[in-house]
Amino acid sequence: MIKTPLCDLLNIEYPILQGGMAWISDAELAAAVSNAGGLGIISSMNADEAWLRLEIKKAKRLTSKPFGVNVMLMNPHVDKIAQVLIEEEVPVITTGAGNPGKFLKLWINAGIKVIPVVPSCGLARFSERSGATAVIAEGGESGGHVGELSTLPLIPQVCDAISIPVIAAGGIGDGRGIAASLMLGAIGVQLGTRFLVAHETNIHEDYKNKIIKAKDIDTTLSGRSLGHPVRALKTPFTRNFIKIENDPSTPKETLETYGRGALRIAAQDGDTINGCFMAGQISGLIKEKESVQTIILNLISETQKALCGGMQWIK
Ligand code: TUI
Repeated sequence: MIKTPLCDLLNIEYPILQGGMAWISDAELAAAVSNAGGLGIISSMNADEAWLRLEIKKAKRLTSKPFGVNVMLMNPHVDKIAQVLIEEEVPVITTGAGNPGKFLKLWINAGIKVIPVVPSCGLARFSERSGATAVIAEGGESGGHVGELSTLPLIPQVCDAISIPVIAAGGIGDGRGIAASLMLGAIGVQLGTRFLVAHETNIHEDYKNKIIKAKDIDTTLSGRSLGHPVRALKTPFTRNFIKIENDPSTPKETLETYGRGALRIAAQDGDTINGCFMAGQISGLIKEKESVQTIILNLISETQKALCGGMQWIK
């Protein structure tokens, strides 16, 4: 059994969060993860407040356990979303793709646990000063929008920089990654790509198949010139995007327009030509589609094995 202080903090059985993946993490996936003892997280991506309210209500019907909502701070509806989370008494909020400073006091005063995703010590310190409950320190091995640092250097530096709990994310796909994260000072982990292939994940089957088939070198970064680098599987879309991005005559607007909607058509239509299949570097490790419960139980037993195995080196 693996127990850390995160279990008591969030009222969950295992210290495992499911990443709030845009167009992927819906109420059904979040509820399945929470029912299996982790913390499921709904992604509010670019959605409006009406969609999110319905999704939260659906999650409440599907689980009596705590779940969270991820707020993508570049969402144009973010102010109204912030209010819905309070009205619906969502127990945990994670934030991504920006600085959540504007909303932190509001949510904390409403009794919500707020856990910003941070790519650096600077934002981790700011989050602590602003009253955040914990932070998710996410390395650039993650899928989707990523920061500059890798998980291995990021986690211990963030742990030393702040006194609130640190949850590790980025490049974690099995119990070895979880054990390593705990050794680096984190008290829990967040996984995205591993849950992407779960039976309960409502995306096109070809998205899952692409993850299962992926090798270690099959992801790439694009969009750095727009200020938000995105990690996704190498496809005709990413190759073309990078080609256009590297052409100095391409206006930023053209690049933004080209990328718009590409994740949605990957997730919903499985369009292998025009879709952007966001995925982490750990995709190459993921070989099977499984139920959320099997994934979580395997993660916990693998973690236990890895932690106990480490003892062999102590003489
Ligand atoms: O947010 C994510 N991953 C995402 S969001 C997303 S939707 C999107 N699509 C295209 C372009 C941009 C977004 C897909 N994947 N992960 C959490 C995360 N947050 N990673 C990095 C950051 C981050 C970056 C900068 C957090 C804060 C930050 O601060 C900048 C500042 O304003 O100080």
